[in-house]
Amino acid sequence: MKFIHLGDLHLGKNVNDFSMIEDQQYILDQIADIIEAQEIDAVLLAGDIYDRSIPSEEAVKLFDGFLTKLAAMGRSVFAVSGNHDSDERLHFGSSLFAAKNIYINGRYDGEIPCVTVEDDHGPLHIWLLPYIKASRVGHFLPEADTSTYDKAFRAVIDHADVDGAERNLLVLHQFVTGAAKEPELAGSETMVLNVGTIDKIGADCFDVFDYVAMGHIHRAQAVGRETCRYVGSMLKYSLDRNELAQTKTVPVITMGAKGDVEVQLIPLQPLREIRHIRGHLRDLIDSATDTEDYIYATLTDEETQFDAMARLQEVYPRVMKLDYDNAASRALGAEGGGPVTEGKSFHQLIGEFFQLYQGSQPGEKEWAIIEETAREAGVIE
Ligand SMILES: [Mn+2]
Repeated sequence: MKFIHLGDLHLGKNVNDFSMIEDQQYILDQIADIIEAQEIDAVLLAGDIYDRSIPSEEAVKLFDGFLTKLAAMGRSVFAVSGNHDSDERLHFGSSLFAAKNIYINGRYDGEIPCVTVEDDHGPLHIWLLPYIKASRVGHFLPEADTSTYDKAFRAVIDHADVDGAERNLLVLHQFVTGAAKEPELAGSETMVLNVGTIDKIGADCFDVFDYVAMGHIHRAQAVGRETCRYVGSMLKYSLDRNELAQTKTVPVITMGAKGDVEVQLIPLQPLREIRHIRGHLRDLIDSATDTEDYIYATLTDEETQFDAMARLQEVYPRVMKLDYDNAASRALGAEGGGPVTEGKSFHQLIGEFFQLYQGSQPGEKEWAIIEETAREAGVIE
């Protein structure tokens, strides 16, 4: 059987105030084409389908259209909720959808639902574990040691009583780490990471599964072994420089007889790239290419450029962010975020800020407005 592993769709997401809905529609159409061309039997959807627990109408329409298309193509879907999804809302209609081979498990109730499919190599069990907090595990499994995430999840998996002699596949949305290193983030995950954290699970917890289709980390990567993978987000959702340098992919998994699992990564081609460009404003404007792309521009001009954003937007209508890399910005950076404010008065700080971005101190009228606002906000007396 052939699967495609998707996750972290974040339908309805805005990146720096730009709606990604058109880009998401485009990439889902492309994924549907891949499913057709690669003769994929089933889609694994590892959570964060929506960006918000109450998704926008556009986002719901998009997902509805995608599911309808897959059902019309005769493909099965195996989906779980992520931390961004509302478990109840995602669970809605799931028993009806199952009649169309669309299996959605939005909420954990102490058991991991399992759907068994058959092919030439016999039964294949597909386990659907939605996002859960370790604290919820004890509620359903009172005997379990839930003092750490790792222990709680071992209890959840043990409780499922998976038969390791048969073929098993797990779809989940959690923070899973390898023995040697932590997964690399893409910068758009919006999760709370505690340093030296306990809210992560060792990848060996899932050793009994032939393939582990994971969501949560937005950078595509294998964890511990090739067949335990984060799919990564299908589009770039952050302006993190490393993230912008990546090409997004989707894994296609071919499962043969027990132990025979092949993973192939297929690159995705977005409607518009998110690009980081750098240089003097004049040069960036003069040498503009692929102007429909989303742009993060770093200006290297030593002087603050008048109306830089508006001027850049004339050639690149989708500028997401603009910053400077020059002597002034480096001096500010070198001092660090905290100490730069240390021992300075409100007026000194505002004055320096204006000096940096505008090249001069605020005028009398500007000071009056700033002071009034600061007073209202309780920043100054
Ligand atoms: Mn996510």
